[in-house]
Amino acid sequence: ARPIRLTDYRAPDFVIPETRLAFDLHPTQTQVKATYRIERRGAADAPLVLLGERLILKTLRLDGVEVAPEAYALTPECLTLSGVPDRFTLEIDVEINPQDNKMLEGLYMSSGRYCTQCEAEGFRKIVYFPDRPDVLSKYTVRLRAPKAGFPRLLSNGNLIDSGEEGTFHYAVWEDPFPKPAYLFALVAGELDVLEDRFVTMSGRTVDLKIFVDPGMSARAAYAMDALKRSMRWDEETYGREYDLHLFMIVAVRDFNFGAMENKGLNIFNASLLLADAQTATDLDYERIESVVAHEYFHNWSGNRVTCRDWFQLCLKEGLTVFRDQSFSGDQRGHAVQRIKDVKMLRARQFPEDAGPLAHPVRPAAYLKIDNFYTATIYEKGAEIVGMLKTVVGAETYRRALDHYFETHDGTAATLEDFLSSFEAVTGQDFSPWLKWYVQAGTPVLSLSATYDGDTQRLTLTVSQMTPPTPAQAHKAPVPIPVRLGLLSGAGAPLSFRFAGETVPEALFVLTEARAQWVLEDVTEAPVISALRGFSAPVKLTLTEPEAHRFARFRGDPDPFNRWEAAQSLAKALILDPHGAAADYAEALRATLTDPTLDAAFKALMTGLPTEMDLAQSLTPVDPAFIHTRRKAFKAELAAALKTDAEALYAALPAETTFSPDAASAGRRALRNALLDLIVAAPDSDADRSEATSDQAGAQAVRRPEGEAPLERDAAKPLSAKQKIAKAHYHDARNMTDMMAGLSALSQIHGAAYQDALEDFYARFKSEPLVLDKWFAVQAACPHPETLSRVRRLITHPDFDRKVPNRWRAVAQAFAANNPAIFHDASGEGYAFIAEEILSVDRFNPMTAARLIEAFGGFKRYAEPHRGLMQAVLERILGTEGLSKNVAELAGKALA
Ligand code: HT7
Ligand code: ZN
Repeated sequence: ARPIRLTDYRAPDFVIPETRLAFDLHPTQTQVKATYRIERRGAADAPLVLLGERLILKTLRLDGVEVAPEAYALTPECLTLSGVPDRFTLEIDVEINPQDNKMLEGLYMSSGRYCTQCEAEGFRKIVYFPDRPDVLSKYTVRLRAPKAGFPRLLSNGNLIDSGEEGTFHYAVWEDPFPKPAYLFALVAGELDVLEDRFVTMSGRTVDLKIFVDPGMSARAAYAMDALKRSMRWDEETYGREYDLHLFMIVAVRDFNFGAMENKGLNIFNASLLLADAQTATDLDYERIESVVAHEYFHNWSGNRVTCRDWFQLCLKEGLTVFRDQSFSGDQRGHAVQRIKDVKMLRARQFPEDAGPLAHPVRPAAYLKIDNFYTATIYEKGAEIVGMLKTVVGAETYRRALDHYFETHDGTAATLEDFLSSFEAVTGQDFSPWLKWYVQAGTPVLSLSATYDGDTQRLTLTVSQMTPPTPAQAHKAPVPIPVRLGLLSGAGAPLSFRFAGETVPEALFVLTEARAQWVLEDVTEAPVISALRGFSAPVKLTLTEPEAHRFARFRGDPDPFNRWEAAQSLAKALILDPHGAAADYAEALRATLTDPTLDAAFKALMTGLPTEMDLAQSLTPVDPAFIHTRRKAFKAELAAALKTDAEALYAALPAETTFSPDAASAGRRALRNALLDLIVAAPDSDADRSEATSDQAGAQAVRRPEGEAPLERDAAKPLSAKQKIAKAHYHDARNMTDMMAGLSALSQIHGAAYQDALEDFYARFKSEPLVLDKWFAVQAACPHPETLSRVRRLITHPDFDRKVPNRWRAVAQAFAANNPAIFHDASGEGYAFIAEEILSVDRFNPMTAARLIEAFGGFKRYAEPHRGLMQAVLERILGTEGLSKNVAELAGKALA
């Protein structure tokens, strides 16, 4: 297949100011009638090319006259009409089959309801259209369906007409805002609704409606609350007001992604919308809040100002992620939010940037744009916006964004347009920032310092280097903002003089490959605290004594760098086969007992780098070494902190009433982090002797039919930590604590774990979202038995590959969250995931392709992993009938 290239962009030859669609909804034979008012904008002889896939063309009329088959050309991907006038009306009738559509793009059925997903290229699976984001049209949509079974008929904009036709009924929707086809949506079916209202800053009342499965409307209350907070926040922070009289959200079970910002009719994966204490964890609440905000914020960053072409995807996604991260920071605390965002960036985007799937935030070419909804486009794109805000300051940033929204409202814009708004309000040249968008790879920022006690001068020598990435051997320097402060040897903040002022911290921007920064009045040889708040998405190298990192761990006033110091120390100690935990335990004890720190921050400080984090710092990667070393270090740390952790845990009793607010969630996070530490400690001698003499307390193992026995664990009595984890699980009054208990039991494994799994299944077997967690926790269990367990899980009657949430709960959880077992030296984990990718690729290529990422970094791994992963990728690529999506990513991974 031929790649689509940014350099091939040409403005459309035709525009379609008006689109009328009429849907006669039927599970297997939906009739779609489109009427377009079309105007020529390009060359007089340019043909009209409309894109369409999997459509049955019924009739085609131009200005009311049927077009004869010889007057148009039809291929499986487009419909071309030559010799058309400069202005005309085109009517097209097609038939589609929503029930058979398991790709979940275009019009499909989920739990007996009709719904759509058009971004990026799904509209062409509904009807022939110039399906590209720079063709904006005003839509009027008529939906018709049987009254029975489809009482709700929803589309974008405002309802302007409705009525009955015998056993059928219809609704007509009009969206006054011209939009690209990817923002079109319809939903039809039986749905309950939760309603509310919002009065905008100019006094307009907006009706808010969240549609959910019958009986579930109470679970939409948190999403509704998050929506209202998002609407107010966007007014207060960006001056952006909602523009229709109605805003609707619909939750569906079958969805390839998280959610979709269709104009006035957002469609959500139910897992990111429905929550109550009994079924959702704090992490679910946090995600719901951020995704509701994200999709709402798209109303301006994406919908009112859209993208000229899909190469500009990060124009809407990077900006909107930055906006939702800022919102979450305002709601939940900026320090904790920043740490979580950086953890995510490092876990997902840094490996992408370091491997064969690396691509610029604005890619130059693609085969399937669906493959580019990546951490690079989203998260690195957000980091660039954050850096721009850091360098211009909050007020100027707001002026630049006002300029951007006002200048490009109602148009399809580019990244150059975005940067020119910064130029317009500052009068400065922002073209160097374009390099961040066009260059892949994570820059390495190196810093070294020399201190002259006589002159009290600190000279910092900084340099940057971005490693080569596929198709980009040489890189130019990028602007790197570096927030920097100093600490004394005792760990106290140390001010200094820079640019004529005495300051506690300064912002430097490295624009060249190398520079020197001189800090005056530095009264002692300092500890350097660089890149505070993670002011740029780079890898910092700074050669310094371990004591400096401990000083930052104990007292950096910048919470991000405090956490960062702890993480980098833990990484070094874990990867050193002789690394000991004693000093680290001391510093962590001081953190945990510091009354000035909040619980959510302490919870983050308690967490060690993940095995995936550690894999990024070791070449070649040896997954078994990482697993064993991390476990040993954690056990040593847990043993050193046993008394403190147990006392702190006991002092934080489980709350009897649940509130999802950030402070309560922080307390739960800390209690659950302590539990995780407690169960990591080796059993004490006392525990062991009690366990052997306490045979009467042994738990009987009930095994589900067909399950292999839990080998040696079966007859063992519970250890002290198993008892704690078991009590944590059984006493839990909310899903957060319950999952923490279950996950702690999964770490220990054994009979209590199996019992808890059975109990969990019995309680939640009719709750699909909770059952996804049950599948995921088992797939992520780091016990060797998981290799056979995942194979059993896919034969479970509740397993269904056609439901992406359920499939990801097994396949993704195993491949992404269980490195020790996925990378088992037998290669069985790789084989399992390869089979799953190929099975799902037959009907849902977009979802299947996402899992190729699991093999992306194979060249960095030690043998036998490297060879085994390569063989699996080759097998995938050699499979007949492979989708373009999987072929593109598997091909790149192998290149
Ligand atoms: N803009 C939305 C992207 C999206 C999507 C992309 C490809 C295939 C399916 C999809 N569903 C939603 C989501 C967002 O970033 O807001
Ligand atoms: Zn988005």
